[in-house]
Amino acid sequence: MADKLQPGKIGGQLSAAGLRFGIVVSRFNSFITERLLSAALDALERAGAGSKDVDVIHVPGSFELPLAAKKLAATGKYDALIAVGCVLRGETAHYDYVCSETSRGLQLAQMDTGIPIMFCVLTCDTLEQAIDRAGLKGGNKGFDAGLAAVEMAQLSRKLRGSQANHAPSRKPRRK
Ligand code: INI
Repeated sequence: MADKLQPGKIGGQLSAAGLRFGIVVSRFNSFITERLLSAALDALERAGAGSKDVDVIHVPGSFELPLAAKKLAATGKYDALIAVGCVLRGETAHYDYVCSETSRGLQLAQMDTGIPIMFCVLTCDTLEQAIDRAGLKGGNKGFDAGLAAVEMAQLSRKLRGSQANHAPSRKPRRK
């Protein structure tokens, strides 16, 4: 019988020491988003992040999160970002546009920049559903996003290292 395969494993530790984080927060539905923000900060602090290593930036609504996140990522100052928002369904199609463009924009921003951006945007039919996910029955999605940011920041550092080791050597560009 063949030996049991024991693959190498690459993972991100839950230690935030020495890492820098940016949190972009929507002011719209701030009753919810400030609770998500508090929990994200709690997770980062518990994982060992220091005050000087975390910046918080507010934007008007969720629709503005992608551009702010992309600009923050482009500064090169951060190991991971967290985008915090809450979109509540209304009577019109506005909800659908805000949800789809916010999620699409955040995904594009992280793919374009290579900086992990956590999607901590609640998309709920009712305020009750949002409250449940911002510290009540459903836990707090901000805390989950904080831990995910630490893990992805660590993983990105490791993968960046292995990318450098395996990348084919390129000739320097002519000026
Ligand atoms: N922004 C939100 O973050 N949540 C919402 O529920 C919401 N609703 O329902 O309208 C919302 N709208 C504002 C939007 O994100 C922009 O800030 C605005 O359209 C200006 O660009």
